Amino acid sequence: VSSDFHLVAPDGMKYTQPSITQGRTDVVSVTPWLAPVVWEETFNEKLLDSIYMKKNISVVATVFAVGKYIMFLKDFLETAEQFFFVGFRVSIYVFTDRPNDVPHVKMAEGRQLNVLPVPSSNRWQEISARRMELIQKLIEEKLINKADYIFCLDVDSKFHGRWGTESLGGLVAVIHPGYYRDDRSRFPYERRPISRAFVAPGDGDFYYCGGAFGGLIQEVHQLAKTCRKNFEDDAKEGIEAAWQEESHLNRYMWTNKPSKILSPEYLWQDFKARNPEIKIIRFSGVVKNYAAIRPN
Ligand code: 5GW
Ligand code: MN
Repeated sequence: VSSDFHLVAPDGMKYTQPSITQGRTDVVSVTPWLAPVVWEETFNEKLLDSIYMKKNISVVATVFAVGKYIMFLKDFLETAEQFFFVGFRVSIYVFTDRPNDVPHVKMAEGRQLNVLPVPSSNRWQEISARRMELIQKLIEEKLINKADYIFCLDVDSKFHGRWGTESLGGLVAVIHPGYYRDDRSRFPYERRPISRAFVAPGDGDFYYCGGAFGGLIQEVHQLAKTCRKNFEDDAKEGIEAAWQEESHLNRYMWTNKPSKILSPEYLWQDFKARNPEIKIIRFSGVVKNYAAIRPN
């Protein structure tokens, strides 16, 4: 378990001189609170990999595959083997009500798959509500002081390109592909003040994805704990936020600014045409037949 900010140069590694005047001009690569926004061509992957290799980091990914969503798991796991933190210690935790249907995907050395049984549920609200709770408990019971970083990902998605050490940070959010060119007034935040996910007009930085977030174990623990509590306290009053835990996540990130932001390269949507600033799609949501996969 290592600190996030102490970066020690690899010994004797040669790499391209960084420029202080040339670089991408078609996108913004730093926020007003000076967090990097990660886009293709803004980082040196070999340099970053050797820095983090020396730190011997371990990375956890969580994914929920409840009910028919188990059908997405094979592609998710196989493509994670090809693109997600290749060469690093990786533990993937699959939460599922169908442990016997988890596909046998061969994991490389240093990588492991863990299956955690969860009860079946017909109500998405329950699955959604329990995601933050289960992440919180997993961290408390198995990860604190054992792993360094965690990413929580939607299963209905695949990797197509590198997702690696450039994505590491204290609190990491992904910009939602559907809204990143829009004015904040159009972001689908929860707009009713009675909800604990409320974001007032004129507030909000970016609209972040519920389908991918992460960071240091301790930071994500705080996020999961807070979002779970707000979600449950809302539920006790009969309130469900507009986009469930995505709304609570966005509310959390408004107050607790992410220290690293991942561009929409890190969660595209397969049905969307690629915009010119998207030079690579690293991870994307597959097109799904809602009627066939969702309960009732
Ligand atoms: C989702 C919507 C309605 C009813 C059930 C679900 C559902 C979600 C489910 O039956 N099983 C399940 O495992 N999930 C988990 O929640 C998956 O990891 C899924 O990727 C994640 C978020 O739900 P999505 O992917 O349907 O949401 P969108 O906003 O990406 O379409
Ligand atoms: Mn999804």
